Amino acid sequence: MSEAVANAINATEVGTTGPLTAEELHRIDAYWRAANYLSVGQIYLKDNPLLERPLTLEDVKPRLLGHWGTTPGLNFIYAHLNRLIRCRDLNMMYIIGPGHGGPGIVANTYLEGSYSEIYPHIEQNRDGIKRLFRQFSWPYGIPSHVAPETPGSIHEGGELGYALVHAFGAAFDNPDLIVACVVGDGEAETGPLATSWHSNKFLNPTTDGAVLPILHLNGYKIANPTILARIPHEELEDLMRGYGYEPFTLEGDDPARMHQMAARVFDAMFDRISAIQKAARKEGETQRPRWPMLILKTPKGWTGPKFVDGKPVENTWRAHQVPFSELREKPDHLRLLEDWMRSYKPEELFDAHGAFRAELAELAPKGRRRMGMNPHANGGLLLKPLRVPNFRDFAVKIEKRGAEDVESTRVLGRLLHGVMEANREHRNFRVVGPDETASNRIGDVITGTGKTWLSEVLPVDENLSPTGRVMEVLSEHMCQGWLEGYLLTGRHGFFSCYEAFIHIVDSMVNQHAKWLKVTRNIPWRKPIASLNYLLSSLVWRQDHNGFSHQDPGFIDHLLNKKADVVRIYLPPDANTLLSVADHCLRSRNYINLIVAGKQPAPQWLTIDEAISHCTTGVSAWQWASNDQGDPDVVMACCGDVPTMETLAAVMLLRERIPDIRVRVVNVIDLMALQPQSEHPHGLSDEEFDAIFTVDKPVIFAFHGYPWLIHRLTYRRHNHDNLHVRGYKEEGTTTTPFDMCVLNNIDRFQLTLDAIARVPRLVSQVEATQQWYSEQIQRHKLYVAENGDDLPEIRNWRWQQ
Ligand SMILES: Cc1ncc(C[n+]2csc(CCOP(=O)(O)OP(=O)(O)O)c2C)c(N)n1
Ligand SMILES: [Mg+2]
Repeated sequence: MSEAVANAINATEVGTTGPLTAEELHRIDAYWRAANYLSVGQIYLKDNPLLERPLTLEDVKPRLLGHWGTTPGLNFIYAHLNRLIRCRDLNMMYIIGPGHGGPGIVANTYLEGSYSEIYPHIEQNRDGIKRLFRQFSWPYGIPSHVAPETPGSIHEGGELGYALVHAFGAAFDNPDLIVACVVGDGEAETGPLATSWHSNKFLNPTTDGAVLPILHLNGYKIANPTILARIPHEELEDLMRGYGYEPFTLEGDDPARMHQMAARVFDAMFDRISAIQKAARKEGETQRPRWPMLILKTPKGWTGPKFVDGKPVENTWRAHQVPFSELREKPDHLRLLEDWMRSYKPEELFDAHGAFRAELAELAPKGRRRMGMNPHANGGLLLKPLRVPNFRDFAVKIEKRGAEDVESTRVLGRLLHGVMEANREHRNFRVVGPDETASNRIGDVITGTGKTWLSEVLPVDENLSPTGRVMEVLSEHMCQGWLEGYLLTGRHGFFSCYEAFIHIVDSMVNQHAKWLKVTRNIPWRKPIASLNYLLSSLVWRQDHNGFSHQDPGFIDHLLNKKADVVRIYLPPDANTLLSVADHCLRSRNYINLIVAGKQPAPQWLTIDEAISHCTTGVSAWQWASNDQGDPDVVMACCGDVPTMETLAAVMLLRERIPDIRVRVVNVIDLMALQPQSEHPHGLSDEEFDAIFTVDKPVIFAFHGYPWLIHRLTYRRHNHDNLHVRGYKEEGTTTTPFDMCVLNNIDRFQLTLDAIARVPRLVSQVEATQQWYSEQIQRHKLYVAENGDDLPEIRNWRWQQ
């Protein structure tokens, strides 16, 4: 018999005998019925919560919102996981991919008592149930999906695809934790979910916890069948086996049989998990294990109405949301609802006061073993501060400004290595990246720890290790999802990525930003470590990759998020990068974006100057300025390449106009440009005016799309005088300086811009335009002929 068949347990093959006694079977079924009853009640009712009188239209909500179809399956699993937690004293979390099954998790956390403990007004009685029903999908009540408000969830379940990757992120470095994770069969069609199965190649059975994937094969999505439900079952099991799992199948629709079989299958799977962990932890087994996973095949909308208006509903896509509405128009629908809810026998489930009957309530685990109360699902409770070594020890010495080139990210890599070492004992810091850790030149972080790898290793490989703490996989989705799961369960991390490709996770970042925003107003959710990005391999230096790798738009994307969640830094050199990184690694509840180049580049600030520059976020660089408080022009810059071009333009300006008074301003914290009313980092108008003046031209060279600077500053006094140069989607495979020329952010252009905008230099403009054309022509010819930048550009150095 094949392993697949051996693991398949089919409703028709097994009777109702064992492992549950008749009493246990009755009680677990009652528990499930209670959860289903409370789920339907949340979707439909605002009054008469225990059906103590005949249902009337007044009891029904005016707007029927929610998702029924997935919920009975989720509730079924919850009841059985509770049994396992109690029998085996397990430390378990529950992540549901079909997060639209929110009413099920609310119902279960209510039944186990977590909900009332966190929200005391939702009492364990008739009034409490009424409030529980009313608040669901009600204006200013609770969302219909699992969300930060939901006890036990680390998962904003509205956007499908991230459940499994979150589950693995939670399990890493939590050897005692088991994360049960439901994957919707529709959700399984998404890109992120499809790749997430591979997370099992990164899970160490000794030092990490276990993930139990449960593929919820209810057959349908919103309006269509699912792919996985319509391929031969063997093919599906082969697929899972191909991903490296040992698939178990549980199929049926008869509740009594299903409870017996579920008890048996879950026991078998948890025996497997224990055996795998024991083999690795006690017997030194080093082979990558085949972890169990469950294919749970039950009808969508199980136990709900079978037919509505003559059409089949249970076990079809019609069960997805609210199986029937039009209660006001169609009197038989009211009856249908009452019959459906009474089929769960509420009078057997709740006592005369509406409290869940004690003999059923005791099926739930106790205290922190309840899945709604597992502290890992409120990671801030467990968060230990990250130990960050003194970043000054990693500083670049500045003998002469701009004299020596350094790869800034390489310096950061040394700091990250220090962080990794300092927290080795706590095992609470990981670095993720899509195969770019070395390419982004932070590779020093790998030294000593290695890169997580539990698959085959060949002699040619370097630094792969089952205990590695740097995680590389060519999936930005997995990097993002693992890190989110890791942070949400109370640990720290860092994500380095090519600038252009971070867009792949735009949508995931949206969801994480929403989570952080909402948790700000939930007192019981404790702050978690920030999500830190380093974007390198930047738009300006894609010498061999070209246009496909040129896109600085992630900054624009993040800027749409709530001001109290997002921070964006563009350090112009290594010392500022160190100071920014130190700040980000220690911070809480933010999304920190650091944009920094990896190519050898001039260094400007001593470490003390860097710290004070980072503290204000924007400052005039006195050493590069000669304005004596009254500039002709402000030359502003943000980003490493724009900073270099600006300083080169300042030298050209002085050559051409010896008495020109220039103020050089560098912006490292983009948010400082916004008004104070919009962002906590925003400069006051007085501070802004003191730096940018109220009436002098400002030539602003920006790393990203230029209109972003206008968006940030449009309310500032001197906005009409602000002229921004940045990336305007002119890219190709060309020399570094030619990229600047193509986008008009080069030193010649900035010089021309400055002279053209200073009123007293009007007589110089024509000659400067002529000069500009000559320089550009010279540059173009040289580049075309020699394939490299002019020597004076390549060898340029800052001179005081
Ligand atoms: C990324 C994403 N795309 C589309 C949707 C809209 N949507 C909500 S539920 C759903 C169907 C989900 O089907 P499945 O995963 O099988 O869940 P279940 O059957 O358990 O409800 C879709 C397409 C979404 N929430 N997220
Ligand atoms: Mg489905």
